[in-house]
Amino acid sequence: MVFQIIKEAFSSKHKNVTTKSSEIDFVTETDQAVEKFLIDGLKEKYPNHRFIGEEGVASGLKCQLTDEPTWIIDPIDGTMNFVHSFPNVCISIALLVNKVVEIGIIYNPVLDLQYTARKGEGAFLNGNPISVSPTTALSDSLVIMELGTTRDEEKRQLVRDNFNILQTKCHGLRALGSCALNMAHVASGGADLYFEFGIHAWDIAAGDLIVREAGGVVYDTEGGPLDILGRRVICASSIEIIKEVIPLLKQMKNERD
Ligand code: LIP
Repeated sequence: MVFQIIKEAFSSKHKNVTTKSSEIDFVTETDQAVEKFLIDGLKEKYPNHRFIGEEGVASGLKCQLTDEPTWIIDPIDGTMNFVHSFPNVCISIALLVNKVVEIGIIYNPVLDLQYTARKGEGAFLNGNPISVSPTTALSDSLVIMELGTTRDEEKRQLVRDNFNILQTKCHGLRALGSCALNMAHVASGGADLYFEFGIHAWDIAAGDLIVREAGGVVYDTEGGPLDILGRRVICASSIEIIKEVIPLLKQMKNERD
């Protein structure tokens, strides 16, 4: 079973790790095995559906989102955590039809936390309904931001600037290493705001639906509608927090997926 593959490899001290876009952007044989397992299984059931998988794209497949039913898959979100056996890792799976997310699933097999949503039917953690926190002010917010998987100087400066800007304006700042789980934490009320530049469609597709179905809001970091291929995301428990924080943030654009 695919969850067992991740759990066993997670505990192993010897993971087979290689790098992708930078010296700190990792892929393991488990990422590849899990993606293959999921796509093979879904293809058997839905032969006409299309797929966008993190490792497939890394190995040269095109990231093409059409109106056809498309599964967007991150086999292990939080690969750096996985490599270090830090238990904030998950599988992220979304089904999009007409480019709209219909189903979102984020599952942390190490801690057995399963976040799910279907469009219009609410969001759930292990089968129990979840909702975002009632927080509406940045000054009361627990904020998640990330350092990313590049050592590019422009990105490092952006992270430093946004950290410095927010440090004294919110309750606290966290960086947990998994975009999908960060969104799940906003959805379940553990965090109030999360934003990141440089992420990919497979990091955010499931989280987008889960946050919105839990009563939260998801946007592009400049406040426009979320572009699932746009490489940046901001989500929060309320629109008020988004309106307060966006004018403060330093922005960055990445080439689209
Ligand atoms: C990672 C994200 C993390 C982000 C990294 C990377 P991966 O995904 O979830 O939040 O900071 O840039 O995209 O590579 O572990 O699937």
